[in-house]
Amino acid sequence: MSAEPLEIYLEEQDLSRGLREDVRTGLAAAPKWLPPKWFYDARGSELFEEITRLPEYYPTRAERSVLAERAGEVAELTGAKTLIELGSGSSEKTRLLLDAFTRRGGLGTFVPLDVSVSALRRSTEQIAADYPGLRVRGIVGDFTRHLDRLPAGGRRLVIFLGGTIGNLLPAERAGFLAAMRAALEPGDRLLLGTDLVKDPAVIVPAYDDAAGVTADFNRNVLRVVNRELGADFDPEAFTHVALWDPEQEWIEMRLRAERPQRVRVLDLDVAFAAGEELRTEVSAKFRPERIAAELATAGFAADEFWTDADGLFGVTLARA
Ligand code: AVJ
Repeated sequence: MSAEPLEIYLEEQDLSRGLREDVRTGLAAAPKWLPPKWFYDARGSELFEEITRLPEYYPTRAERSVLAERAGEVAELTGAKTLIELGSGSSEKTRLLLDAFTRRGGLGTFVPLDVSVSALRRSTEQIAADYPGLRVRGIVGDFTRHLDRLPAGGRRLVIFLGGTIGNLLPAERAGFLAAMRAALEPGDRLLLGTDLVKDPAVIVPAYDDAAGVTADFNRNVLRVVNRELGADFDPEAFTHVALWDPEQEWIEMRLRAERPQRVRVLDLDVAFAAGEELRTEVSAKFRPERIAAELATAGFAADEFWTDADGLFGVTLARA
């Protein structure tokens, strides 16, 4: 079966309006910040794929090993008819689950949701070609805004992998989980991937690799703002910084202006002092107790919690 036409809830103009709003708010703030969702244009998505293959970047490999080991259990325990993937990107690890559901039988529909039309086109076509008989309905949307558009009914499993939930700040995360629970029916399931708290000597290099791919990924947000909003950032004038915050238990990526800068963007004239930093990403790491507690607050019961053999990454199966 070929993939169905994409359902589009997010148009180009919504995206560029969102970027304008975020730039206005974030660059006027002290300290300055931009949300991480703007990394992922075509080049940013490719750089992220490259990051996932770096020796220092353990989360993708660790999560893949959990899924490889547990996919059969997920299929058995959930008996899902519909698999919905939030922030699906290339859906590469999802194939482990699709394979398990194919062996078990009963899965009828796969619904990947992503902001990127290009990533969705590619992944929906490939998955439709590789899983004959599976209905593939891609949704162009933002998982923080379009949870009410998910297809209803029929024992659903929502998967949110990669540790992307760690990009949300605590209040946003609580809002997201509550909205997720509201979008589900009792008995529907959520499979959630979370990077775990560990020695910062392991975490920091994952966000500051020797080959400089993460630095390039980080600077990509400046290229996106330049292209989309006609700004004049000089990406090379900013240094990549990865910093572990032991209180919040999250890693931050920042871009540090090495010398004083003035940037024109929209109708703003933004000044950076020498050494001033722009926060571009928070990636929270979790303790198992906190995952279960936050899920419970949102109205989920955490039924299963699995990690890889090294205890680097956690995958929780929760029930609405
Ligand atoms: C895609 C959000 C899970 O936070 O580890 C990789 C993004 N940032 N290297 C993460 C990212 C820097 C990644 N997530």
